Amino acid sequence: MADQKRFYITTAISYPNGEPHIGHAYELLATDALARFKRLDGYDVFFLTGTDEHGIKMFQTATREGVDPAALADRNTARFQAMTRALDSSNDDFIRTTEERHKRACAEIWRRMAANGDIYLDTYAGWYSVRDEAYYDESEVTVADDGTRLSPQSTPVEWVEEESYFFRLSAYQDRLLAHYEANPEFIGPETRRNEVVSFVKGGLRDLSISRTTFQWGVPVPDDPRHVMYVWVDALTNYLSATGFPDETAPRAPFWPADVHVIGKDIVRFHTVYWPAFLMSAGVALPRRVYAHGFLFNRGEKMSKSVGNVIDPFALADHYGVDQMRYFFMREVPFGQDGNYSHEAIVGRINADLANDLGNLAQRSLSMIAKNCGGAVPAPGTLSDEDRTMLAAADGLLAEIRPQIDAQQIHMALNAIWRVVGDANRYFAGQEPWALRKTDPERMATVLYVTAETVRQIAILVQPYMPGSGAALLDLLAVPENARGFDALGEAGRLEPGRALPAPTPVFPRYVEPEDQKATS
Ligand code: ME8
Repeated sequence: MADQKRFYITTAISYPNGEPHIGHAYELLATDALARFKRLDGYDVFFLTGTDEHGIKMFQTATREGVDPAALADRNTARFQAMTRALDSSNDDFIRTTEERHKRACAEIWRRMAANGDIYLDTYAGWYSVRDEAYYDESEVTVADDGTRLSPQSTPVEWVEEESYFFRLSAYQDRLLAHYEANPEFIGPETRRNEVVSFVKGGLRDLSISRTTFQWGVPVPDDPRHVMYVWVDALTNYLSATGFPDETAPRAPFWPADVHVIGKDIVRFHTVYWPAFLMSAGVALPRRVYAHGFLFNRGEKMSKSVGNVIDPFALADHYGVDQMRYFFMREVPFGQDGNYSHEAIVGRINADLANDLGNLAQRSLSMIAKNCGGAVPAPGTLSDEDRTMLAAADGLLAEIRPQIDAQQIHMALNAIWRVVGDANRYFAGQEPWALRKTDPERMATVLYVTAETVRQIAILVQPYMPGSGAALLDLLAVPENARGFDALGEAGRLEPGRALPAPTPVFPRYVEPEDQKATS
């Protein structure tokens, strides 16, 4: 499909110095929801995730554990890859920065920045935080009560003095500010954009971009005593995965990326360093960088009943993958920090999923099975209420699309659940069970309108709950090729007479393990 619109979306690449945690899972599943939305909306999507395997942090962790850094990376990267499967992520590729394709791209971007006159050799003397893999100015460093020096992120910093290559970041201040000004959508949310603009307005110093005191990195072209600073290496992953610098690579047309989804702690790297490197190398800039907030675990009960709940595998296993995905996307406004607790997750599972959507589907489909011969009923003349109900469902995509383009995932889910609420009120108000005897034709119309609304909701929830959306569509016997957004609205209306399978509940209630024991 030569004229199909392309969409390239990435997560940050995670440090595999430990097992994946809930923050990694959160970023992956939000990005997955955005990628799935675009695919369903007709785009040719490239969704990338991966691991950031070099740097001092990896090297030091490996040394502490008495293993090779490569072995540490292999072990934990396997867990990150397993997490993509456990969370039903639809990523099209998984990049590791130790791969040859990536080293080739790094060497090329370095050479281009050097050819542009932006790299010079000097001595670095200043503070470095291994935990953040970041350099800090003297003015940013504070002294704790015990004398430890801390970065603004409250991580310990150490004094570093060594020969280093520098990138002429100071030369890019005006060009960066002009870019933010001309492209207001480049950084989201707005608060992050304002922070970056004022940081850059405050002046930029040249950036140390190589190290000589350890070798676990990508070698600097023509000077193998140096390895590249891990962020030069890491950020380049987004280009490596498109086949850069090979312009004829199958994925080359995906660059520039449409959106880099990252956490709020790494905004500076993505919106100051990365665009400056790309400007220097003469490569187009990504269209948008969107920073989500941090997740915090609040609520002790969860750790008692589930064990180690910050383990995303345990969470998905305990509550269900789609339940976990729905919870995080609905509960936490995307872009803000959020909390999670056992009570909050159970509340969402039982109220939004089991009661609101699950019961709506189960009650209407059971009535169809019993009273309409197990096939989609034929609607009679539509009343105003019927038309209002269908119009609400038909109008959802137009409302949600701009929200998703602005990464407002929670808003899209709010809109869908508003229509779920409308459908429940419609169903209760029309009382199809009472019409069974008095006016079977009217009952058929009400059941048709309800099932058709469920069909559209099922199509629309697929980005967030791919398995459950598909299960609902199976219950409505919707063919595989009629599950995209082009089948929303009138285009894909349920066909009267189509035979339906026996309905089974898609969203079970969550029952506390202790109650389960009590009743069994
Ligand atoms: O920063 N809640 O890797 P990383 C939400 N390798 N998100 C969180 C989080 C939390 N509690 N903790 C971390 C790195 N994250 C670099 C990125 S990209 C070229 C290189 C997010 O493993 C974090 O903000 O420390 C980041 O976006 C991602 O998880 C990986 O973090």
